[in-house]
Amino acid sequence: MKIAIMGAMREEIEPILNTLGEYTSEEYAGNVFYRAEYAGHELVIAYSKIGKVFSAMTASVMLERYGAKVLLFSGVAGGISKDLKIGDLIMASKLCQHDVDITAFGHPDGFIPESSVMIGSDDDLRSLASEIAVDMGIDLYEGIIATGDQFVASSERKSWIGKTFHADALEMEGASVACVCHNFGVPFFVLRAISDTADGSADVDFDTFLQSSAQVSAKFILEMVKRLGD
Ligand code: 3QA
Repeated sequence: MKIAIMGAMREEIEPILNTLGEYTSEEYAGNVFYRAEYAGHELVIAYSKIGKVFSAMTASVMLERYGAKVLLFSGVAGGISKDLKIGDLIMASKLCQHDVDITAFGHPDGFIPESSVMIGSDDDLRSLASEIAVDMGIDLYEGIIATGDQFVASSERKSWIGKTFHADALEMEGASVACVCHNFGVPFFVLRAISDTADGSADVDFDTFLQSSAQVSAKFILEMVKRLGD
């Protein structure tokens, strides 16, 4: 099967490319798309650059130009839930855009007309991930991920997002990728390892834990690729 693996930052896909070792690359629309074969699958791998716009564009290219039939996102996130410690893995049950605000017209936070506040990820991919987590003996959390074009480094903003959307983690790309995949009818999965807790120390923690947490997520994603059917 043709599988897309994407991250936002170089650090999020580097562990995957390093494990594969052999790949080709092609420049398109301002990104580099890496292609490789792994576990009987054709992979297309890219990092989009940070935020909703770049990630939506990259996801669209992976589906439309490269014909990916499933998309797996790997990366890091800021933790909201007290249960989530740095290095823990969370898979998105559903995702929302915490920075969408047309509440002036009486709509709820995060709502866009003709769309919905939440977009759910693929049930089968989540079941597969749960099985793998059991087999590997690691804790895999499942919860709502909130996305916005902001690096959140404030307890106030973080708790507003947590309360408003019942979100467990936040980042800057998941919901936009979800939106693209949902509208193209392609199953997707968003996995994030916690790099910081989106509060006053988020900037320092992020710099400290970006690489190690990105590695945790990447390793799990490659395990999923191994276990995906044709
Ligand atoms: C942050 C990255 C972006 O792609 C979203 C990490 C982890 N902690 C977060 C937080 N708030 C929002 N998102 C996150 N990713 C980009 S800013 C740092 C850039 O440094 C998830 C994420 N608290 C570049 C070097 O100058």
